[in-house]
Amino acid sequence: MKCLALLDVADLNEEKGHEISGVRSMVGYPNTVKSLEVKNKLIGVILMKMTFRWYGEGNDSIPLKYIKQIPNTSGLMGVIDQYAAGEVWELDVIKDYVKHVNEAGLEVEVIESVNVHEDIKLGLPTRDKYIENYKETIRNLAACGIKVIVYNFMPVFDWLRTDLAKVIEEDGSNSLYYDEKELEGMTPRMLVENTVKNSGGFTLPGWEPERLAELETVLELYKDVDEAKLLENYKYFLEGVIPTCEEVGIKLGVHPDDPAWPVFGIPRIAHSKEQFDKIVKLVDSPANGLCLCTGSLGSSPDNDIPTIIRHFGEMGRISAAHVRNVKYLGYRKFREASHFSTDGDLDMFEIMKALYETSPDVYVRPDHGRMIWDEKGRAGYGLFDRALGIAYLNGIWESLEKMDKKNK
Ligand code: DNO
Repeated sequence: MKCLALLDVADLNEEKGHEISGVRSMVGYPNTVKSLEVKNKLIGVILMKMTFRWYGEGNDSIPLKYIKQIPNTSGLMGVIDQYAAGEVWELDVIKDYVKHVNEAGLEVEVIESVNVHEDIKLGLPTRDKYIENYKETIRNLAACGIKVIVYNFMPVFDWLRTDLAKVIEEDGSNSLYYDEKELEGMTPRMLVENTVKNSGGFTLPGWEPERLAELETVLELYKDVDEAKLLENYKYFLEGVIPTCEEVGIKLGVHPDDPAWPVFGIPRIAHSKEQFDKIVKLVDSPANGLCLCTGSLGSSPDNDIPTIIRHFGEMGRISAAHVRNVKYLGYRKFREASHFSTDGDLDMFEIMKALYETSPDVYVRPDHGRMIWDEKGRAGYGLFDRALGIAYLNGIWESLEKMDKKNK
């Protein structure tokens, strides 16, 4: 959707007297407006929505009330992690989840980690059944007001680290860390066991037990799948699900490979501008979008993140963004940093500016934070550092808006 005019809440108030529809998101959530229609005509739009990942009641260390208290946060990039990859997400369960979140004064328009069954990625004959299930999940999510689904097409593993809580010498906080050399000494099974052991009892996104139980069997099957085959299987999946997305008004956002290179010799096809160019063309539809994760793509210094954002933003293909910083420590060695630009190697101002100028209606969330102030929680998903991240990213956004208005 193109930005026809930028309006803020004050401008909207001047519209009174008109019948304004399409501004549901404004009511009770004064920070942003997604789409403004007057008498069914789109007259303007758009402002970014800042969101927060939350795992569900009893499954997250952070109460919704705390998220509501973070300034200028419209709601969640939600997760319902009771479903194994390939299962249909039931309408009633999604409805209850959304209702519960709404009752806390928060929206949920983005859902993450609707995982794709390995049979689809492997191109097995059973894939059609799982694609049908995925379509049903898309319909159910749309019926509950979800606008964007974040997923990934990484074989076997989702994101991957060699340490979930590496102490940062400078200040005693800790963060997620990756060192390819350490990985060389490990089998996939050892990595899984380490990750699960160090997860503090929390399920980690992408490390669901049922997926890992089958590890060796699945790894064996991938021996027959190279990058070209994986891309072909991906196309088959998208051809199956994108028409449903278009029909119900959902945009997909594929999450990049994290880290941004193949691991354990398993093929990976979503970690560079060139690869994403191929992906968006697999099915040429606005519904076939990206979840631009700056930290995943940014784990490789070869990826120039602001340039990548501008490229896909101008094509209207960024459905959501995860914004996080990384600090390079050597070849294929990095740790996650606070969001502040100079704490890591990514330029957050340029990243937010690229989003502002090319995808002003994007859903953003601060991605993984460090663990600070002795907080205990799911690795990468504590409250404090992510809330600081939001405040900082919002500050950049406000400056961009004000500078923009001044120049007009
Ligand atoms: C990691 C998350 C990912 C992401 C999934 C989407 O912390 O960003 O798990 O949600 O890859 O499928």
